[in-house]
Amino acid sequence: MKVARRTVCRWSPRFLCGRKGVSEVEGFGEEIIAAVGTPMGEGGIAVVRISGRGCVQVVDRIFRGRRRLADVPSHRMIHGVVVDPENGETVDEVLVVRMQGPHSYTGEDTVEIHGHGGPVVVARVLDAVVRAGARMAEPGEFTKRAFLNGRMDLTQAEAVMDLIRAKSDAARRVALGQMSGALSVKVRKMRDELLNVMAHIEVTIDYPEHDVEEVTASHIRDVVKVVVREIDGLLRQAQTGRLIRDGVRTAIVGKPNVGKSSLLNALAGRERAIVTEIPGTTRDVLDEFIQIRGVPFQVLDTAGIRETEDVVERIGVQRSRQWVEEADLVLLVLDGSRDLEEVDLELLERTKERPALLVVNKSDLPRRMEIRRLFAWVPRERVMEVAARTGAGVDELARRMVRTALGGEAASGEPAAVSNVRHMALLREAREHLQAAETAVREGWTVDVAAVDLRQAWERLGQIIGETAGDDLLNRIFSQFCLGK
Ligand SMILES: Nc1nc2c(ncn2[C@@H]2O[C@H](COP(=O)(O)OP(=O)(O)OP(=O)(O)O)[C@@H](O)[C@H]2O)c(=O)[nH]1
Ligand SMILES: [Mg+2]
Repeated sequence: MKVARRTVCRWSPRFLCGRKGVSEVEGFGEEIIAAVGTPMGEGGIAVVRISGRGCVQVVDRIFRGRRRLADVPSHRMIHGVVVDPENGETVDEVLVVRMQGPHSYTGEDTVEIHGHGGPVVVARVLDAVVRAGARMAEPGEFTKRAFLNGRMDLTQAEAVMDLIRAKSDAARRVALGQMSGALSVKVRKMRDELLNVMAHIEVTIDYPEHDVEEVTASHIRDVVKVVVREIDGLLRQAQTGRLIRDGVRTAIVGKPNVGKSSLLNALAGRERAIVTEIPGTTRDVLDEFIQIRGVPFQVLDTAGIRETEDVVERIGVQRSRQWVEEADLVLLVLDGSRDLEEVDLELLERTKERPALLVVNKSDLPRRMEIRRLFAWVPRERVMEVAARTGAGVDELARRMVRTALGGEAASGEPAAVSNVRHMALLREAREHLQAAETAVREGWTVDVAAVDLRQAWERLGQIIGETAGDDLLNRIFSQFCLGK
């Protein structure tokens, strides 16, 4: 039996548990925050939300209705006006509702003022609220409070933002799944299993008899295997999740005049890009968001690739080449009415290792290109014939785009649990530590060596749900939120 030269790491599971109690968070819960929760601009209504202990009293300073807000039951809307706290002038006619903590989004006492949706009037209502004793909220501060009050964990809070930003129905489903805690449940279960085995190790260290050590070692191996398998399952779906969340970046590339811009227009269903018979029409990258079967695609039309003396065009060509490397999906457009040329061959070489479809365009014209030659670079099912000008074959192309980008998983109905790069990175790190623990045990080190890595894995998983997250991480996450959420 080998013995670690590393210092023995000891802890008690109790010490490891739990995030910082709310009461320990400095200054938290004392301030009343306010923000406009609806987008700025003209609309039917605008909502000002106010949260924090004492917010009902603050609103009562500026609200005039049949009753004081404090005397109205929770979650019941009442009608009245908001007045200027200094001169009593009416600012807006409103509906007001108070939600008594913990039955509110933040978990604190909350008030919503529903007023008329004009930028000036809503600014005046917010101003009245602030002068009555609230302060302006920071971006994401309502959700941050919901998190600190234990109303949701970090993955759920992040999912709120994903839901707001969802660009497609598939993205909405992924976000909603995460908001309901689908990922958290899995992460908690894995952490429980690790905590369990860590407690076993503790016992082993306290009573270092050989038998116990053996049993613990095999227990570690079993648990690691189960948790790694779970992580692998999550990571497998994660790539799909990310594409659904952020959109599949699809670059249309090819030499000049093959019909790239025409293809963008055909996919978008509108005249997004300028089309002319002059080679070199498109010089910069244009993009358009489209949805295909609920999956968002960010389709980029690029400058035709050729050698050129034109400075502007040359920069465009450089960008096109770069997109071949960076896109999630490449649509290489070829002109079927002409023979393959040097540039086509160069692009075929560049795209063959990438997720790509070869789009042989202008199928309405007599064909000159020998399509079979293309099968030397990609399998048959990656080659499509279309006529961007008439729209022939474009629907089938769209279907294949979904299949090629997502590997057929989009239609499976089961939304991916992981879509966030932060979560993916932590899962990978946790996995590495678990494997290190397994290696230590396999090589016959004492179990306390494995314990160090198990604890690291346990912490990484904790960071996903926010239980072992530091203040700077929280600030970074919540500052990306919109104001009033
Ligand atoms: N017959 C036929 N002509 C097409 C088709 N698609 C595009 N064209 C024509 O081909 C010419 C070039 O089309 P664009 O869409 O501007 O080509 P592009 O690849 O964007 O060209 P650059 O921006 O210069 O790189 C135009 O005259 C189009 O009308 C097609 O399916 N059939
Ligand atoms: Mg073009």
